[in-house]
Amino acid sequence: MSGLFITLEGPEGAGKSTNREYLAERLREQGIDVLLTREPGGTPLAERIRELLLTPSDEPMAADTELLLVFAARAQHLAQVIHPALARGSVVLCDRFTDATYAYQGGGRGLSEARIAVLEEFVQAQLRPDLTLVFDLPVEVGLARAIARGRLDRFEQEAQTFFESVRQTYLRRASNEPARYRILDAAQTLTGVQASIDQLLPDILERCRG
Ligand code: Z5A
Repeated sequence: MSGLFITLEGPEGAGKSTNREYLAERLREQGIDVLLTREPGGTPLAERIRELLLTPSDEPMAADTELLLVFAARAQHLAQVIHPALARGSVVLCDRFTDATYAYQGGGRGLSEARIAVLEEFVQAQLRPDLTLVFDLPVEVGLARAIARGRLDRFEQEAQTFFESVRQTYLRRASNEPARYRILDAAQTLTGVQASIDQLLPDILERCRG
């Protein structure tokens, strides 16, 4: 076994957290050591940065501040959790990673990809996810799920055009690098999404054992 880094991405309410648990269970059934984590967050310090990022505030957050906070949290998460877990040979299932930065700070806020790439290189060096599952669904379906769940965070208060841009950024990145990404239809029933995950399992298990 060697470590494998799998990220789950998608717009709001896509079901990443729900399906991350499902995938973890399927892998554990096969005797695989799985670490579940999330971004922004994953360590106590990075979770404090998450609070700064998600809590609505009267003071508008500059887009560059947001970008730097996201990467500050990521640096801590990599050092404390992700690198050690991969070194132990675990499968890391991470709810969002740097694709979210390209989608939200790039697509949503309009920061240039080049600027994000500089920080990606600085914080991650060569590390990229081995596999990224994009849970794709129409913006209005995801937002309706988020609204049904309760109070909206700082990102969820953005306009629909912001989320359209987020979604299109994910889809564009996936089509530019098909070997790394798998797109799942997240608008179907949960049973349907889980059946799609089941179809991916042989490939994922092969990568785990690779
Ligand atoms: N962010 C960023 O800007 N830049 C970055 O680099 C990173 C993140 C890493 C926090 O992420 C925010 O950080 C995020 C982007 C920004 N924006 N926001 N907000 P987050 O992952 O914690 O936040 P989120 O995407 O809003 O999480 P979420 O709404 O919890 O989505 P989810 O994890 O994809 O969904 P879920 O919790 O599994 O499901 C949501 C609800 O839908 C829940 O009630 C489920 O029971 C229900 N659900 C799930 N699947 C289905 C299906 N198939 N049918 C019906 N209902 C379903």
